[in-house]
Amino acid sequence: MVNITHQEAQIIKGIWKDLSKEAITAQALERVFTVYPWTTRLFGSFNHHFKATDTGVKGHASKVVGALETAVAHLDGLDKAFHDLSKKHQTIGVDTQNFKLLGQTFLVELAILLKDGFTPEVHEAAYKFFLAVAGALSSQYH
Ligand code: HEG
Repeated sequence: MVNITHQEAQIIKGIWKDLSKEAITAQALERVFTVYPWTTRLFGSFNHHFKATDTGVKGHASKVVGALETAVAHLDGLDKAFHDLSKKHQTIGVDTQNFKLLGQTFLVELAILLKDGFTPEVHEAAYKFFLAVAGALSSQYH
């Protein structure tokens, strides 16, 4: 269980508020599909189109943003907030490792976007956020 401090929660909320959420999430998805091509396995409906600007990726980014919105609002109860979503991912057959990979590529996108604003404190807070999200999305797998 990841313990996100009050200060880290403030940092996460502050960054999230100002982000172009759909765009950065689509870019993080493009990056995960590019660097770890096996993560495309369950997206056959995308017809081999995995760029951030492609319809399938944009559509999936919207869903992920919606869930991340919930996560930011429930930082102290993520497992509960993602109970059903975790079950859903297990049913679909998503490998839990993929959640961590997307967290990594999202961090890269944040670093590129925020430049000097990607301080060690921001890095740590964002890293813990995605670790907690990955944990919560994995919590109902068995
Ligand atoms: Mg998942 C569906 C959220 C990572 C593969 N994902 C969904 C849905 C949401 C969601 C909200 C729709 C659920 C529904 O229809 O009820 N996904 C979500 C989050 C994260 C994540 C918040 C991580 C931050 N997903 C993720 C990763 C993969 C993946 C890394 C695979 C590489 N998700 C996946 C698939 C589906 C969903 C195959 C079903 C197809 C779809 O709805 O488009």
